[in-house]
Amino acid sequence: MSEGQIPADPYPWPFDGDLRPANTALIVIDMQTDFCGIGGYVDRMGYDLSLTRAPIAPIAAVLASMRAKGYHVFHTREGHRPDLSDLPENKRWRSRRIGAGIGDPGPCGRILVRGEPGWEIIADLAPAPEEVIIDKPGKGSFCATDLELILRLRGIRNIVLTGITTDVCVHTTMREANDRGFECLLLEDCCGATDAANHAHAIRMIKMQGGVFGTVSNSAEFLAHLP
Ligand code: C5J
Repeated sequence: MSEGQIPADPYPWPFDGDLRPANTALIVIDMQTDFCGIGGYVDRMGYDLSLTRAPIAPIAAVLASMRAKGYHVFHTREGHRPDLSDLPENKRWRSRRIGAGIGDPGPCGRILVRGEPGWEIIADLAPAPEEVIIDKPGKGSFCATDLELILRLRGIRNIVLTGITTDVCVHTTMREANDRGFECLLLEDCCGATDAANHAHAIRMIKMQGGVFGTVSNSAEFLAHLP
């Protein structure tokens, strides 16, 4: 491992040691009430909220350090237009089958609809005014968004992935980023899934083939070595 690299498994990150605030971004994925708050989408589906709330404190620590050191910060929000014109019929149908219909009213407003209370990023991780917010209708952060354009215009090559859920929106985004040539690091304690085993398996998948989508570290190692 060379100076300026983060200890990670299966390889220290980034691969070539070129880690600077100018070429590196933190992405905080979907830390919205709908995914980790009482009365939100995940709560309505009956999953254990402690799993998706576990990464809040580690993300806050990483966010504070990266802000202080001048790194780029992006946030994403999954959600749909109020007229649901960007909501695929099958996505709505599947959510309704399990009693958490996207677009339907719930305790936090219409589920996963832009502008509703449940769709907002939680206060603990509120974006700073200068940080980029990407609104996405799907699981991946690159599909139907301007994320790639903004990353390229800023000269960003390295991406630190955090947020929820590990096996869905975080994994999809990591795969999309990796295929586009970005150098990806996932911080495992800064992510959470609706099922503990799925979180563990999603982490394991990344480590196959020498780091098939990138590499994995944790917030303590990251904070101790971030230049
Ligand atoms: C899901 C997400 N799981 N943010 N969304 O539907 O992972």
